[in-house]
Amino acid sequence: MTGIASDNALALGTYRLPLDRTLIMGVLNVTPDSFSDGGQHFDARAAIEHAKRLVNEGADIVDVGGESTRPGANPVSADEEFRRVAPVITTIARELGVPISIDTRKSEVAARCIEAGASMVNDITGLRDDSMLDVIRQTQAAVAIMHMKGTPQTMASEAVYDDMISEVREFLMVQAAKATSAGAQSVIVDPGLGFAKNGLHNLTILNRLDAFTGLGYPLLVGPSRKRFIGELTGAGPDDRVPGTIAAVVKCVLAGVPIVRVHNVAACKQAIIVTEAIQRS
Ligand code: HH2
Repeated sequence: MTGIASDNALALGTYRLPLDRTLIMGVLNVTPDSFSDGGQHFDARAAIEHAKRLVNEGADIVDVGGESTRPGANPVSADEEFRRVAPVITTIARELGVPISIDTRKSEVAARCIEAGASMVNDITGLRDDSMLDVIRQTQAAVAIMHMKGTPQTMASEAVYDDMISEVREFLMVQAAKATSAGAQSVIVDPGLGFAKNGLHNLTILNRLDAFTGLGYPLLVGPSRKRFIGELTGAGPDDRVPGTIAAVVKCVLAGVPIVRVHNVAACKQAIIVTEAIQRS
């Protein structure tokens, strides 16, 4: 598999994460307005405490974000975004012994966060901005390439496809090849649940994960607390953990190597049990 060490491990900076079980990327939003946990860890101290909790509960990677991507969220400048995440990244890097990814679409923020200790860029715009590719070229950082169309402000109206699975696959393959040529340490792909996808698109992706696990790059899937769970069940963001677990179990059964979730302890337990059943 591309970008994977011969020992079947995911290389993130100096870390090597074994790919023989589903890894957990724990979400840490240092924002006042994220759709499900906005404001909860907005000051650096609360964010660092939450990072510790994510790691204690079993997160293999901590994904730090300083700008919400929900439609209607307030845009923030690169300086403000970096100011929010910088102390959190430096402290996690120094104290927690876990690889850090920076969830940003701004190349300037990505570059500064890599310098501060992040080893992966999680780009929800999938390297559509050439300056982000330049940062990967310069730093050789790992990258997670997510599919979306338009921007968080316009994506709802862009959830229109002739053949959604093929279009998403094609985008991920083209962008992943660019990242590989740029020298990214590892390249991860993500179909982008909830980003320019309607409820049926999200369910179709989860039902057709085989279309993405076969691309030759480790797959990342982020169902956590997303709107499609609310549309199916009527649950608000805080009450969507059971629906999230259902999606995570489907990911494990489909052989997805990385899931991005807010509720690490609950999802970890579901992953352990699902994997044990599969092995038995
Ligand atoms: N989803 C969100 C943000 N970043 N990155 C990847 N690779 N995949 C995802 O599915 C994904 C992502 C949205 O969730 P959240 O971070 O909780 O919300 P917000 O963008 O409002 O901060």
